[in-house]
Amino acid sequence: MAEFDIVIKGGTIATAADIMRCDIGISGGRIAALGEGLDAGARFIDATGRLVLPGGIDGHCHIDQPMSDGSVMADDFTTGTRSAACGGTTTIIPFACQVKGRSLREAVQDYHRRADGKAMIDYAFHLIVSDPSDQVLGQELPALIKDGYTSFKVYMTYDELKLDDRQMLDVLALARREGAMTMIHAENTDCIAWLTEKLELAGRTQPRFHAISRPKPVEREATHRAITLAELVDIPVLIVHVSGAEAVEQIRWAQGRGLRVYAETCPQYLFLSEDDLGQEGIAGMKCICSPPPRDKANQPAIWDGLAGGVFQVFSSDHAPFTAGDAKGKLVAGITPPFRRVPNGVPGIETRLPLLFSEGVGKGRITLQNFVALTATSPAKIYGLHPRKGTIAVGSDADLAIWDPARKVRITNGKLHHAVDYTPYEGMELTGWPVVTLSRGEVVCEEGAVKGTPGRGQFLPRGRTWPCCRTRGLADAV
Ligand code: DUC
Ligand code: ZN
Ligand code: ZN
Repeated sequence: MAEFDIVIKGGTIATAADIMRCDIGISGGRIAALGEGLDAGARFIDATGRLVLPGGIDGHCHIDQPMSDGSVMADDFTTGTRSAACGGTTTIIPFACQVKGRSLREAVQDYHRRADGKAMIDYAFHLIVSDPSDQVLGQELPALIKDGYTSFKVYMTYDELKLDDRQMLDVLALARREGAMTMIHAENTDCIAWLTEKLELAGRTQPRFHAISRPKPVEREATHRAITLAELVDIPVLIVHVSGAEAVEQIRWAQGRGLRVYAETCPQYLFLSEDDLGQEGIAGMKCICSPPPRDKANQPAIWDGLAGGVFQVFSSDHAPFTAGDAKGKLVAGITPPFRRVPNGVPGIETRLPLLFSEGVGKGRITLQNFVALTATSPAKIYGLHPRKGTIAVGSDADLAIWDPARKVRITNGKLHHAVDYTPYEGMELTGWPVVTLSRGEVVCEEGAVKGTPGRGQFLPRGRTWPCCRTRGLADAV
């Protein structure tokens, strides 16, 4: 009998630390051996000339998330995970979102129903805490964290989600007590509301004014405030979807002072700009997301942050709204004010190829850095490591086999999401994931979906950071 279910032979393996030539023996869905000349396989995959990388972890994506504005996300767990898998991703962490005034546990149960029987790859849930009531802080959230939902997002803007500073301090203190990771959407809500009102009064409601209503200082101020609140409580935090050079500066400053501030950025801040948003009508609406894409001169600052270690996580912030029907971008009509256009761009499948081609391929980041940003660091920060995010004996055999020379022109027709556009239409990339394995099973091969809905498993997670009770102002209260 063969020792291994599958042997991946002859590839070049990269982890966040090393690049090496060796075979991978897989048994029972896990990596059982790494070595030269592994020959006892029931099946072989020839990876000669290819790179074998840990499957990506998309630590920030929105799938089948209920919306309050009447829009409906195009991707459910079947199409969202299928698209992720075909882009080399093997774990996703979307959001179970609390509705203000309602139970957080109820949101989690609803979200499980949405995922059950549908996912093709493994998944965990972040929580979104929009109403930190006594019941939520005293009972629901601690119990959910113990049950393995060990990270949550809080918003400093959006009326239906935002917390004020005092509420932020309350949830950060809870995260500290329970060992959870807090993700923060950092934009100053009053500045946005004030600017939006002035723009609307002046009739400036086209998509390009979306960016003008949320300029870089609005993000910079909120980022600094989030860092300050976290410092007061003495807790690590992760600032999500960082877009502007000025916010990057704040994070670099905080990290330089030894604060445990992690940061995430996304493809839209490297590859889209205010020029895309400046297009008339639906073309501009397709690129409305928050924070907005900045000017082109801002993009090198994001690359510098990726190369220089300011960012630990590169996620898609996939928000799947169609452009051609009234369920998505057009939910409020065909020429709505920017304020009423659902925020977000699709990108769960293009996240890794874009960063690989333009980052690794063009010498802006190393291959090991690519693996760290897209798999290993999110696995560590969100409590999935070492089961996920690396190539090591005992880890799940979640792997993406890349053809580093494959030339691909992105067109929406090649993608596997249920959205009717990609903001990256026409981009020419070099390098593409050609085979994706989830727990040792091929789920996508040469663009053909092989996984079955429902094979993906929910992943309860461990504590996300070593609890520290020994220093900081928080010890005084
Ligand atoms: N901004 C968010 O905060 N979430 C979804 C997408 C977006 O653009
Ligand atoms: Zn956000
Ligand atoms: Zn988001």
